[in-house]
Amino acid sequence: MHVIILGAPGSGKGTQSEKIKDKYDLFHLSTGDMLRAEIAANSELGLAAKSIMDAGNLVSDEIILGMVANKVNSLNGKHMLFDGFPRTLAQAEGLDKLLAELNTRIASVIQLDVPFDAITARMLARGREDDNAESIRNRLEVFSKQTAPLIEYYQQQGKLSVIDGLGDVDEIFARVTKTLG
Ligand code: B4P
Repeated sequence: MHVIILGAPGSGKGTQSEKIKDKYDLFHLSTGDMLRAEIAANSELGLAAKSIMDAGNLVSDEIILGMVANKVNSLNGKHMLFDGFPRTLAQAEGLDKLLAELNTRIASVIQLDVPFDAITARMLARGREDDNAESIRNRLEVFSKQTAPLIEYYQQQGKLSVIDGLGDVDEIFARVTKTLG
């Protein structure tokens, strides 16, 4: 089963993904982690991505889809957990196409639902380089405009489960496992 974890920035996708991948033996594919690794390695891609990420904007669909396709093609059919990807309709359509070429598809999409005020508090407490008030405000706006339409996209495919993302990390994980089975 391939699973997508969807939610606003700071909704806890990365936190829940660590637990989900262990329980279901999935490869954790986080585009945020991949981009941060490129920045740490001072690669050309990392240099291009850093200022975009610091401002809270999205890296281009072309770059992201290329990066994901390379990784997916190297995994020899291992089941995947997509975290922070897709973030736009173009990315979602690109992923469907990529998986169809491999004769496979997404089984479930988990949406972590957390109110924006709780998200802002979490991210300010985390204090990552891109977690300042202005970038957070922009990331939430980008989410509402570019990523929220994916909720309907996956709803129409009959794959979406909305999970309350407020509460204790283990409590939220129990809600996720109840849904994934
Ligand atoms: P991401 O790395 O995807 O990061 P995120 O959305 O900020 O975080 P996440 O939802 O994983 O939250 P976390 O568990 O860490 O993206 C960073 C940037 O990369 C983007 O802004 C964009 O520029 C770029 N990017 C990535 N993917 C892209 C794509 N596909 N296309 C284009 N650009 C892309 O949790 C947040 C905090 O909350 C943590 O401190 C955590 O400890 C805390 N927390 C978690 N669960 C909690 C709970 N239950 N209660 C209280 N606190 C909790």
